[in-house]
Amino acid sequence: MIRDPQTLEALLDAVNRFVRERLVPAEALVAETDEIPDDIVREMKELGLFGLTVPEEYGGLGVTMEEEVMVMLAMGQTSPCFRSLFGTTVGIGSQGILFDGTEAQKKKYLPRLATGELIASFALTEPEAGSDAASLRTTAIREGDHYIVNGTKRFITNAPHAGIFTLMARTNPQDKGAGGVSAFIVEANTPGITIGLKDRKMGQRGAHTADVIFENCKVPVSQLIGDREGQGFKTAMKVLEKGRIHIAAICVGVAERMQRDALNYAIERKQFGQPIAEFQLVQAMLADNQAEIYAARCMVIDAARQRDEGRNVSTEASCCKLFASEMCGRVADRAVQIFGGAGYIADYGIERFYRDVRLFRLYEGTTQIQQIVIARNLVREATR
Ligand code: COS
Repeated sequence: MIRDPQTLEALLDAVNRFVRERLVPAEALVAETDEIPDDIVREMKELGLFGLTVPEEYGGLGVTMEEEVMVMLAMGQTSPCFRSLFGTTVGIGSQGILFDGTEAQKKKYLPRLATGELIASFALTEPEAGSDAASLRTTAIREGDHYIVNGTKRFITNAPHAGIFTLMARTNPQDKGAGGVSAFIVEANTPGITIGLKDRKMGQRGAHTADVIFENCKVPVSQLIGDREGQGFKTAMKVLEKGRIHIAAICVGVAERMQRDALNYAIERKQFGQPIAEFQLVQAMLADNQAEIYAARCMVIDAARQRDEGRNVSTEASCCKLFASEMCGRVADRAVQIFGGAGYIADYGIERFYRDVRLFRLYEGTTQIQQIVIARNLVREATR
């Protein structure tokens, strides 16, 4: 749903200009230094990117899912590390508060998230609990007016920058499944929290992940999301479901960027006395890229519209994440192939995208998890 086409167009114009004039020229520097320059972060805040999904009443832009997708398609036209900086705040880091938080929790945190003053991270994954998220071992045991949190969270995006964590922890150790899990808002400066060293990753330099270690960390009971124990796994699933459409949109955007780079290269590069774009075997790769990008783009917009209409999009969100992330991997591979030897050389930039996009098939639910969600939904609906 697009609420006001003119307002959205103005926002997209601003984002497109920011991407073109500020982010694309900074890509190589960020990849080299592993840091996003402060002035770029400041401009992201000024553009309102940190408050995209925060409702207007709490100081954000309150975009619909379709509008969010449009912004992510635009943000995808550059290195995905830039999206990552505000993406966890507008996505998985803050949405648990929005979906299931109390009014007091929303009032306390959402306005500060919307301005970018606070960065939010999502702390679900653990060393022994990734795809099997319900088996998480971090405990939060109530003692008086606090919970005592112990455990380790792994690969937590933006952990080194986070002001708050949406933390999933087991409040009922007797219940080893999803029902024993609760969600909390934990302030990063709470004593008992240690952030590990930044992970050394395959790609997406400039976006940082790390372990978050909780040792007898005292979290006030007021930080329990929704004031209800045992709801944390469901909160996490709802957050991830929406996040899958968001990530799929980024996959489409990045694939479009790689396709544009590959097309330009194919037109400029001459072999056998003519541009390689004239060769049908190169054209086949460009055409396959285009068809798949178009398919994924249509899927993502359709799923976003259905979600805005209030429909259950569990299956559609997983279809989008599965197809768009796999599509993006295929497009990256063909783009490198079109670049030929240059595709393997860092100066041309395409090998960086090839490494960056590998993450899309892994995080926020692997391709295999999306397959499981889709198939389970199908069987459940057919046997109901
Ligand atoms: N929205 C709301 N509730 C949901 C939900 C959703 N999308 N998906 C599941 N739930 C609810 C279920 O309805 C169930 O509630 P009841 O017990 O009241 O029926 C509860 O959550 C448990 O669900 P389920 O039984 O399906 O849990 P499983 O342990 O079988 O796990 C998968 C399901 C595998 C799908 C889940 O663990 C998952 O998504 N794993 C991947 C996690 C992930 O993406 N990790 C990436 C790192 S985080 S960036």
